[in-house]
Amino acid sequence: MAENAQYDICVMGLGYIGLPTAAMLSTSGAMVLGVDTNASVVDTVGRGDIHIEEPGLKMIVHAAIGSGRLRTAVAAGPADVFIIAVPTPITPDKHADMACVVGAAEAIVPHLRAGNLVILESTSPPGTCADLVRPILEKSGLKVGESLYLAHCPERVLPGRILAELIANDRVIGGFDRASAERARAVYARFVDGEIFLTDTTTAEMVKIIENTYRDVNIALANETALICEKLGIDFWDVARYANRHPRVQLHHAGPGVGGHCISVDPWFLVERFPEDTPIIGLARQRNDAMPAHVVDKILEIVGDRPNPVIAALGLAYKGNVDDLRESPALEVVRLLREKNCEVRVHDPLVKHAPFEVLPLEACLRNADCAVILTAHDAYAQLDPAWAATLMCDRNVYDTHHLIDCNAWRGAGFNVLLHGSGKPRNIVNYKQQ
Ligand code: SAJ
Repeated sequence: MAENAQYDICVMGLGYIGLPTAAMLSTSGAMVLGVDTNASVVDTVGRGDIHIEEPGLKMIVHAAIGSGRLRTAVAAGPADVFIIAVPTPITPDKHADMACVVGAAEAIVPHLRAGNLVILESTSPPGTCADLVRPILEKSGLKVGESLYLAHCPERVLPGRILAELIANDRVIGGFDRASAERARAVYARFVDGEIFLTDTTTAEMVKIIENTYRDVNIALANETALICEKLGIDFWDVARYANRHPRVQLHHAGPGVGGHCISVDPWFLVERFPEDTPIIGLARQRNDAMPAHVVDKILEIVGDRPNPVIAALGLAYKGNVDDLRESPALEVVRLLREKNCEVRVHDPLVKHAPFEVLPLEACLRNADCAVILTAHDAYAQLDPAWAATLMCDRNVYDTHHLIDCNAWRGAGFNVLLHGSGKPRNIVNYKQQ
């Protein structure tokens, strides 16, 4: 296709959401231009390869590029529909950083023509489409609601299951007006099997943020319950298992904190705009952010007054079976342990690029005083305690995710500490049989 070709859809941002969405759309028959400001991403995807780990993604990107229906570029081009799928991180002082959304919206302005539809997919504070995106688009001289269509269609896929969920999940589409919503529905109907609900842009923005806030607050409740259980000398996992037999209770998992670019970020979009109205949301954030420090306190209790203890940190990614480090509580645990003069050796079976050295498992465990499972990777559930025992200096294991078979590890001579349970229990009691 020529340089000034007309595309059906131009996707701004080839990350975790933009890339799979662009590939899905081209697989559905659309001519898609995938745009990223990072030239190396554009090159990689342009070769039919991928720059992020996600099951099945490489195959569909490869096929989409091979079919000629997905092209990549560092700059936007003319299209009927523009989808903005760029990051909306938070600044260190907990404000939504909308620079990428602004940059993407401005980049498409020169290409806008009457009848175009612009869809914002990026998770954004309520009011973004109306107050931030609309005025930028109207710099084109076109008016939203008259000659331009504008909609918000937040993604809700789970990293690790992105492709399946892109197809299966229900979608909520907020239109600036009914015509915008209907046009956006037609775009997603190309590949979405789930139900599509139409509403206004601010409602759709709020729906997305409250989904992740709901989860954050519930995880904070689980973490708080775990701290109480530790003090009571009982087991959070027993409490959760039995409480969840109630038909209307679904206690979440306690853990070392909340990571990822979504759940630990989005609630701040509400707190910053409505500080007076969000004490619960703000406190939940603080509770979850404080969990890595709690994990570190527990590790220091285990290793006692040993000088410069060697800690084997198992897992760096923000959650199990992904390679994503963004906002990972494991990173914070490692940082805090080093601050406390621990020698921390890190292993992760999936992470390839980390801010510090990632060792093979054997080198990580060798001569360690304590192994701590920080990420719920399947590989750690299968770890052989007898093998670990031959490598480690002292047999201590701390499981922050309830992943390992505690009895098997105790059987191999380990002192096992399970996050959310009372004192380290070496004696097998009736619950563990
Ligand atoms: N976590 C817990 N306890 C739990 C569940 C999760 O401590 O009971 C922790 C995880 O270990 C991880 C973090 O929370 O550190 C987030 O993991 P996650 O798997 O719950 O969610 P994400 O961030 O990978 O994806 C979420 C999803 N949102 C919801 O489930 C409401 C996904 O559907 C969204 O598309 C995504 O955020 C997003 O992009 O917003």
